[in-house]
Amino acid sequence: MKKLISSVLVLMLVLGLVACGGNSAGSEDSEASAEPSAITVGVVQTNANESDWRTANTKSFNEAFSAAGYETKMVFGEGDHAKQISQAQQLIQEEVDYLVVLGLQSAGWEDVAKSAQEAGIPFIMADRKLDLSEDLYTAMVCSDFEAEGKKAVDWLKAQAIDDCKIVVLGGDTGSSAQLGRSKAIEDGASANGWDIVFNQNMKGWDETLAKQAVADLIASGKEFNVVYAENDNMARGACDAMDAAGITYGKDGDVTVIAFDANKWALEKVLAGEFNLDVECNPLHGPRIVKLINSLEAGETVEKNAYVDEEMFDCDTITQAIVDARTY
Ligand code: GYE
Repeated sequence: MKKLISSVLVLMLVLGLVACGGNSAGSEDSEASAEPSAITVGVVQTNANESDWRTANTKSFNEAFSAAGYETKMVFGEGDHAKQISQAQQLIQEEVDYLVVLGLQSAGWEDVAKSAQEAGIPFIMADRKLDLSEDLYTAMVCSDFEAEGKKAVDWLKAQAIDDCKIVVLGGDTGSSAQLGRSKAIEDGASANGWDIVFNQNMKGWDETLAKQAVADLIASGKEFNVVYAENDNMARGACDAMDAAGITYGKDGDVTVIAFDANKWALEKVLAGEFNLDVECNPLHGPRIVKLINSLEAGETVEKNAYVDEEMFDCDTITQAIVDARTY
C-alpha cells in the first residue's frame, strides 16, 4: 500500500514538473509568438504638394514602410525650415526608432542631429544631403545633384548651340538639390562662355511661379535659347509661357529645354520632342530606407553615403518602351 502511495506521489511530482516545464515552454512559446513591437520611423518631409517628384517620393515611403510593418510618423515642413527643425525635435521627444530627414534647407541641422544622437536615434538623410559632419548622421541615401547638373552641362556643350543664352529656373533656395544643379550650370556657363540671362529660384519648385517668370521675361524682350529648369514641373511652366508667346521649343524649336526629375509624364514630353533633355532624379527612396533599417536592425555595418544611380533621357534617343517601363 505504502509503495502505491509513494509511486502516486512521485507520479504527481513528475506531472507537476512537466506541467511547469510545459507552462514555461508555453510561456516561451507565447514570448516567441509575441509580435515584435513595430519599428516607428519618423519622416521629416519637405512639402505635401511640392511637385510630382515629391508626391512619388512620399508614396514610396508610405508604401515601403507599410509593407515592412513599420509605423510611420510623417510630418511636412511646408516651406518652413524652422518648422522642420521643431518637427524633428518633436519626433525625437516621441522616441521614434529612426529619424529620416529630407531638408528644405541643407544648413542648420546640427542641433537636431546631436539631439538624435543623444537619444540613441539613428539619423538618416534621404533625398537631399544636409550640411552635417559624418559623425552626426548614421547614413545618407541621396542624389548627387551637382553630378546631375554636370550631365546636363556636358549634354548642352555637345549640342554646340551658337551664342547660348540661358534661363535658369532654380528650385527652393538653399536646398542641396538647388545648390548642386545651379552650381553645375553656373560653372558650365563660365567655362564655356555661355550667357545666363536669367537666374532665379522658384519658392517651392512651383510650376506657376516658373510660368509667370518666363512670361515676364518674354514680355521684357529678353532673348534666350535655352531653358534650364531644375525640375519637370517648372520646365512645363516655362513651356506654357512660351506657347502663350508663340515661341517654339524642343527638338525642332528655337529654345532648348532641359529638365530634371524624369517623371513619366515628362518623359512623354521628351519622346514628343517638347523637352530636349530630362535628367533623372529617382524619388523611390522607400525601399532603399527599408533595406538600410533592416541592415541596422540586424547589426550590420551600412554604407555611410549612398548615392542613387540615375540616368538621363534625350529626345533623339528615347523610345516609347523606355517611357512605358518607368515606374513613377
Ligand atoms: O527635383 C523636385 C522636388 O529634392 C530632388 O525636390 C528633390 C527635388 C526635385 O520638389 O521636383
